[in-house]
Amino acid sequence: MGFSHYLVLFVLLSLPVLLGAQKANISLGSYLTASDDASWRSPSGDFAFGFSRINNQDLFLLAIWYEKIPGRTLVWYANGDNLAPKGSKLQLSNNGNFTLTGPQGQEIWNPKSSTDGVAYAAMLDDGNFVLAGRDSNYLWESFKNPTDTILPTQVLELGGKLSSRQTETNYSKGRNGSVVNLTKNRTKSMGDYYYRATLDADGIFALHAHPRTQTNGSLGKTWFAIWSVPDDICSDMDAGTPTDLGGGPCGYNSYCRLDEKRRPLCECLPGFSLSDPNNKLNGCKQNRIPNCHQDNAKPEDLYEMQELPNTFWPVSANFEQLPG
Ligand SMILES: *[C@@H]1O[C@H](CO)[C@@H](O)[C@H](O)[C@H]1NC(C)=O
Ligand SMILES: *[C@@H]1O[C@H](CO)[C@@H](O)[C@H](O)[C@H]1NC(C)=O
Ligand SMILES: *[C@@H]1O[C@H](CO)[C@@H](O)[C@H](O)[C@H]1NC(C)=O
Ligand SMILES: *[C@@H]1O[C@H](CO)[C@@H](O)[C@H](O)[C@H]1NC(C)=O
Ligand SMILES: *[C@@H]1O[C@H](CO)[C@@H](O)[C@H](O)[C@H]1NC(C)=O
Ligand SMILES: *[C@@H]1O[C@H](CO)[C@@H](O)[C@H](O)[C@H]1NC(C)=O
Ligand SMILES: CC(=O)N[C@H]1CO[C@H](CO)[C@@H](O)[C@@H]1O
Repeated sequence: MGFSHYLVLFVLLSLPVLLGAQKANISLGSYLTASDDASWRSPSGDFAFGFSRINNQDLFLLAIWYEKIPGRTLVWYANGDNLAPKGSKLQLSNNGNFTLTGPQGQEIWNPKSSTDGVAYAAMLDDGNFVLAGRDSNYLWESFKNPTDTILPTQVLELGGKLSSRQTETNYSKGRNGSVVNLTKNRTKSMGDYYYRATLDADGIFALHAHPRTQTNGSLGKTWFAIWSVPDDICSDMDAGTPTDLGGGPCGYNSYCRLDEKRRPLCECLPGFSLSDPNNKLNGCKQNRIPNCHQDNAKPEDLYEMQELPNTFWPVSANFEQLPG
């Protein structure tokens, strides 16, 4: 083998290392512009931090997602209540200022805690995105500011909480009422699976797994739930708590039943329809409000009694309120 062959071999062998090193630390002065392929990957390529397009619109969420599996599953997002228009810019400036600004320069998001002294940023292999100081101490980390998901090794600190999103595709803060007791201890080897535990939009907290590689095994190629709490979310609001839990998992003027995966199925009462046609979890409103002063009508002509068999009404107040 001639010298040039060794050289080629050396370059080929060191290429991934060089690329990896380049990507591992995001240096001051780096930036991303909101578009489909703008992201920074972790060294292993398992996770990416960047812009994710929402609902085929020119609107982007600054987020962290699993990079190697199809169907982009987000594990963290910054601006769910304030999506970034195309052309927005995320910048780690030379003075360590980390901000997402819109096309007109308006600030859309920044990490609230002090980011003085930031030396570099990094997307780590465990799914944590960090802003680090000169001695590699973390000044800010996505793991300490969770949204609806926690990942293996991530710690939810005392007082920390997860918030669900509104719906599968709306990343605004969801209806966050129930408090569950997590004492389940199920340890499975990390092995060939990715894991995430997510407070889903329907209020169920579930541990999900997904095969790391695309095999044709029986567990399939999608996320599946390993365990979830609570077991019966429809009855969970019947805890006797004095606080208003917003009508339970289905919202006001609705009723709830469980599907075969123990997820809530929400239905409106007769004479009511969904408050938000895009969100079945957001309660129902009356189709027509009876008007007692109208044409000297008798009350019994304005109301109709209907039987709803096999239904349990735990808190009657939930059926006569509208969200404020
Ligand atoms: C990232 O930067 C820090 C601080 O300069 C350094 O200690 C660390 O080795 C760098 N990591 C990589 C993978 O280059
Ligand atoms: C950080 O950047 C934002 C947006 O460009 C700017 O409004 C803010 O004043 C900057 N803060 C510092 C401390 O430089
Ligand atoms: C998401 O839901 C919230 C609350 O219902 C609503 O105000 C907001 O406009 C929705 N966002 C999008 C992008 O549809
Ligand atoms: C949670 O469950 C554990 C074990 O069943 C119990 O010891 C603990 O008191 C419970 N905590 C709350 C806040 O209900
Ligand atoms: C959870 O399970 C692990 C492994 O089986 C065990 O070592 C640990 O003590 C358990 N923790 C609790 C709180 O039961
Ligand atoms: C996937 O299925 C194909 C055809 O059924 C089979 O030849 C192959 O060995 C399978 N691969 C794995 C990893 O199971
Ligand atoms: C338990 C919990 O965090 N509840 C919150 C759900 O959301 C409402 C409105 O955002 C808060 O007021 C509750 O504290």
